Amino acid sequence: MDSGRIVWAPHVEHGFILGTITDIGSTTITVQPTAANTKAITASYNQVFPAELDNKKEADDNCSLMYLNEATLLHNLRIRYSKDKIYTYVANILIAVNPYHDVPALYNQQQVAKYKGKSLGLLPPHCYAIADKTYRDMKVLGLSQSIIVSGESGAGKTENTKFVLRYLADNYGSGDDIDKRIVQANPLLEAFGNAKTMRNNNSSRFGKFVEIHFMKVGRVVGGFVSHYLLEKSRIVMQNSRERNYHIFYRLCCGAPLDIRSKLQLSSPDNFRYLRHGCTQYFIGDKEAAKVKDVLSDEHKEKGGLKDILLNDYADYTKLVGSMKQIGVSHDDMLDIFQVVAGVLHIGNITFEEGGDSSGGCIVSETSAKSIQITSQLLGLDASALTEALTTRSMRSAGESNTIKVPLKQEQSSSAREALAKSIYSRLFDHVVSRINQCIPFQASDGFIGILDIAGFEYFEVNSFEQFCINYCNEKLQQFFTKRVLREEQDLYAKEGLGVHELIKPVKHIWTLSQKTLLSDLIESPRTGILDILDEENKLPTSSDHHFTSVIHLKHKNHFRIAIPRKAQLATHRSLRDDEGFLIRHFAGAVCYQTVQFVEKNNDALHNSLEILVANSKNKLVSQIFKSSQTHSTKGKLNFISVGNKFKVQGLYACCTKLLNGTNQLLHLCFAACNLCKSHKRFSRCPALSVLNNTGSSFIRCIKPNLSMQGALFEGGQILSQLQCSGMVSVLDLMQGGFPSRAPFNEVYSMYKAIMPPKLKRLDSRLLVGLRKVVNLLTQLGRLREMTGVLKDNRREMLLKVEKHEKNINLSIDKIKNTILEGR
Ligand code: AD9
Ligand code: MG
Repeated sequence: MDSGRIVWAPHVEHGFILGTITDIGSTTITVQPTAANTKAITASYNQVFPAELDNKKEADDNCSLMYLNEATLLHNLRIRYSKDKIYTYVANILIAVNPYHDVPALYNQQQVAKYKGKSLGLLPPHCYAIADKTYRDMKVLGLSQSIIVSGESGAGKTENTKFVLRYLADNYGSGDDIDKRIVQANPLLEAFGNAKTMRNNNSSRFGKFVEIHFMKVGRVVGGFVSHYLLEKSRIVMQNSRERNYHIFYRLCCGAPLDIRSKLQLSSPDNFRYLRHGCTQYFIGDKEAAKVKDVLSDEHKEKGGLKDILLNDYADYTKLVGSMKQIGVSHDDMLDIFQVVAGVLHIGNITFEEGGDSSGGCIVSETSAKSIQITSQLLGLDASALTEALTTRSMRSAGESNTIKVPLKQEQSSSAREALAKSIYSRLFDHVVSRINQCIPFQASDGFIGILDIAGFEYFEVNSFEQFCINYCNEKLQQFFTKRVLREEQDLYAKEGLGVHELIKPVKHIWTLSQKTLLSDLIESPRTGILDILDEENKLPTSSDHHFTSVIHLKHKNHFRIAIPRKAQLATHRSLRDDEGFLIRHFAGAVCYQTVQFVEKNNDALHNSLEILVANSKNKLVSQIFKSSQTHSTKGKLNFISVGNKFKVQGLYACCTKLLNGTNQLLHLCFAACNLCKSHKRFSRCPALSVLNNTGSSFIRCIKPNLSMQGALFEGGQILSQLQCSGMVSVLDLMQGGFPSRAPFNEVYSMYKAIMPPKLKRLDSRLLVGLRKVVNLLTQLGRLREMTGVLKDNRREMLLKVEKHEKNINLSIDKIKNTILEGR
């Protein structure tokens, strides 16, 4: 890093810009950007990075660059992105930058065929290459594999998941219906679980783990989809620029007239659950004439709707097509649609003060029709529904009779919302199990599981949903760091390199910071946020304020949590201390507003409603309620903890389901070794070893810009995604370790010609030696360079350089001896 050297200097908008060093101070470096009319930048040493000599150079595998740092990674991605090369490796982790436009040449059938059976690195980086690697690993190692797809909302997780599934089905399918069904399950899942949000027009509001199962011969035999954490609040309320789940609009705008009239559906504007959110529902120009009758005047005036983002009309047709293809009968489909319509009509039931002395409310006159339609669609008795929504059954202590307590207007409204949420989310469970029935398998020798969960989220206001999603991402990140660290160390061990000392500090920082957040703050028994929340739910007079105060009291000095006052975040609304908490996640600080945390943590309907729907005359409605009547009734009448279900689901899935080998439900994101460890009785949890022995690959998706448009690379925010996703730490790790990844056989072939005859057989000692020297030399170069820059611990560095040189000489001697022996 001498004066005049070309380097990358930090830049808010672009991440980094290229420049020349003009001055080196004791703690800072001054860089003159190469771009004309740009002011000099002065930054600290650790923010300025050496650039490649040729700044047009790009590399399929980022590790083959000379300088591994965040600036060269960002630049490599930028050059490649401009050429539609959206995939790049960092060793065997795949980075995928969302192109925001179709790149047919990347995904056509020739490409699918081309990647079959090819080792990673032989062809340009691709999610197909990762898919093929996992397939080959599964076969060769006889071990199930997982592909973990992660990234922010809108980064391309779901799209890549679909490409991987299609690749596996096309190349390794058995040629029968099952392959198609596995692929076609997606439109159905997305119709019920995806919605337009501000960040993504087709945002998955649930997580999924799709397993594709194989027999020993390597052919697909079936699949299994696990899902979790459907965002329920969206069913009854959406942000003004977002929509409810796609299915609602598709039915209102796309279903044929006979179905719409049977389900009493009309324009989305007529439904309270749809009109609060963004009221755009997009229909295609051509079809406009056919669906005019469902459009409000306002929309008719808008006419052609050129900016089609979602075509609800065409998407309905596609949905019906895929339901048919996966084997859902027409009648089953109509049953499902009927329940969806029922949910919409529930939303139109409103309440008003009853006017009598009881303080209770009554169903508004204007919604009498909605009560009728809802009852008819959901197989309920209209007066029983009215009663269940406006009263609550209570049993006073010591008495056997129940009494009916009238509900106030807001209580009835929240009972209505709870009913709608409960029905829809159980219907979603049903849709997933229906899909699983369509892709069954009798026996399987292994699977490839693809995990696609909602990415890390933060908004102006963050609630329980964001808390759960971010908790899950934190788990996933923990798994990622553990796995990458372990693989890196395993690799060194295999090649006889030992763990290099420069790795140790990185390893320490990585593991420590995540462990404390998860184990101390969120998951720990009694004092973790999840348990504190459950305790609050069980109190006779629970409140969000009390819950928040307990959290601050119990974690007063924890460095990962703060009171909102101290948050100093420009992006969040100002909150009182008992209204929220701030958590410093791996991906950044998020301020959570705790209003409704207690309510949202309780998944139970009040008893009268539960009984009513469980005894519905509509077979589907009673079925979805009867299948899940396992309630904990501690403290309050009914309480099912969402937070802990979320945590425990992982634990039990991990321990029990893994054991019987049918389903590795969610073991990756929240199963977790820590959970098992924190519960002493699970200290010998067999799942731990299964988890650790399952192979895994990672696809890190990157969102290139916030405006969802093609060919726009916003360096600054991409850099922060790379940092948040742990990719920068991976580079640090590799830079600190042994970054040269030339395969043994390549090194061997290079020197084969000049080797003595005896050594023309592959001698591992020689190869290990050569490999080690190559790596040590690379490191030595870097250490020397650092020594030139560092002022403080220069002595220490010089000692390291010396030690390194000795090591290199030793290794060279060993090689010489091996060669001599060979003669
Ligand atoms: V969320 O957390 O579910 O909100 P995802 O799943 O990460 O998010 P998604 O896969 O849905 O994002 O991608 C968002 C949009 O980007 C898609 O609807 C496509 O329009 C676009 N996209 C993403 N990847 C590709 C791609 N490889 N090719 C073309 C893409 N378009
Ligand atoms: Mg998605």
